[in-house]
Amino acid sequence: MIDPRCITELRGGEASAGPILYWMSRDQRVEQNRALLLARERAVAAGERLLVAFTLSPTFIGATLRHYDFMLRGLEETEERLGRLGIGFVLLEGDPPAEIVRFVLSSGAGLLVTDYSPLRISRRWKESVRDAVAIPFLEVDAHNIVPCLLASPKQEWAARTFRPKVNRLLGEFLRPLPPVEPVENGTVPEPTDWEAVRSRLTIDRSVGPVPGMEPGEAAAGERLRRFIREGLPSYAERKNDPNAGAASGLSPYLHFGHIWAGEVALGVMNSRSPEVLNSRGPEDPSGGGELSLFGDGTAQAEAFEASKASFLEELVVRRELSENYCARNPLYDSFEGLAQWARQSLAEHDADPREALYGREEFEQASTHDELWNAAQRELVRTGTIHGYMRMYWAKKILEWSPSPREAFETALWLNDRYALDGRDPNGYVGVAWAVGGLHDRPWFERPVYGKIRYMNEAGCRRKFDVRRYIGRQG
Ligand code: FO1
Repeated sequence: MIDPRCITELRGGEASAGPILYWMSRDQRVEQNRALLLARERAVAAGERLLVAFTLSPTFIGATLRHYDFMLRGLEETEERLGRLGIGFVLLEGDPPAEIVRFVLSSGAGLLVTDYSPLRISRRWKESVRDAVAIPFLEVDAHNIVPCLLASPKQEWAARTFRPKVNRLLGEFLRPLPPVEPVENGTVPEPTDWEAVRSRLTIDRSVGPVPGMEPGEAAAGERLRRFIREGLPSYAERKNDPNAGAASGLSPYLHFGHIWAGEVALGVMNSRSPEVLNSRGPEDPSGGGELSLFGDGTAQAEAFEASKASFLEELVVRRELSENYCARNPLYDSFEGLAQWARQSLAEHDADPREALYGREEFEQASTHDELWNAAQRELVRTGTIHGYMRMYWAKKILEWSPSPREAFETALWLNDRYALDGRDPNGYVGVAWAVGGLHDRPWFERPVYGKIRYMNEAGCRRKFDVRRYIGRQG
């Protein structure tokens, strides 16, 4: 029932006898998870137990307590949900590939299933596991709507070239997945001692959890419903206004896989403008589904449709385009990965005088000369995110005030991965590459420092939103 185009055989062959093991990594949830559904399907077909294991790495690309706290609390909920379904969850601590190989052997697993990620660390883990196990090893794209490796065989240049490839396949993959049914012969091991796990963490604890961000699958669903109710109706015109709080706030949940992008897309597509619902009222014979918003022709309904389209463009096309970049460009997290025209053009302006020069510390301390930029940095440190338009301004000014474009790229990435709750994600790598190196953008008219990279300034922000108010809100 899982479309085979979502599955990559990392190691083929016939499954041996023994439990089916889902090595959960990127998609840390139970519902709407293609990898878990495939593992369950195989377990039922083989009359074998189903086990889920998560390998907790002692460090992870600069992640701090902020990220591990969010992730571990989400995993605790996942363990509980799996237990209620009779599915055992095991947390393995240490070097992920070594730990999962050890567990494959000790559990006598007959088939290993894992979820897809385009990131180098994940590929490396899987390569070493593939070479160390003697059982079939399948990778399932449980993160994207259209499987990343199917959407395009090469690095796409822009949303314009990628959008038709995704849209052509969307209808086949944007479908609700069935709920996970309990397993009969389930034996659930002792629950994990999460306090003990936390005490063993050796990560950087100087960046603490984001207050008010409740992690996990249930909170993700709540956040989606709230966004549809409150943020979506005016998303199109307010998405660039960081004072409006119109952002979905879903990206940390998408990053840790607490919710599937497909569920978000379906929820948004099937939602109806509150105004239209009120005007029709409950006695409306159509009552649901096939209600066409344009039939009402009300202004609100059309604005609502525009908001849905605008949000889906971000969620589906832009997010899967980021995935495509990381999957098809091995240098996705370095300045060298940028297009020749961009690196060339920036190099021609290497010697241009900079209006100001800052190192990583001044940026991190939000102690530049620019109040607006400092406010964005404070927002990032305090809330683990920078909203929409400000995020682009934030990254572009790092380009403008760093000694070199390469240092700017590395500084922006380092700050993003250290403070953003959705750091270490394709969206983050692409966001920095777009701002500093014109990725998925076109050359603009040449200017000092930026060369042909798109320029942004405070005047542009003032045209979009109330800058004074934004600065005031960042404390
Ligand atoms: N995934 C894991 O399987 N093990 C980890 O210890 C782990 C830590 C972690 C910390 C921060 C973060 O942003 C993500 C983290 N992930 C971890 C999830 C990561 O997204 C997935 O491992 C993907 O496979 C990599 O893209």
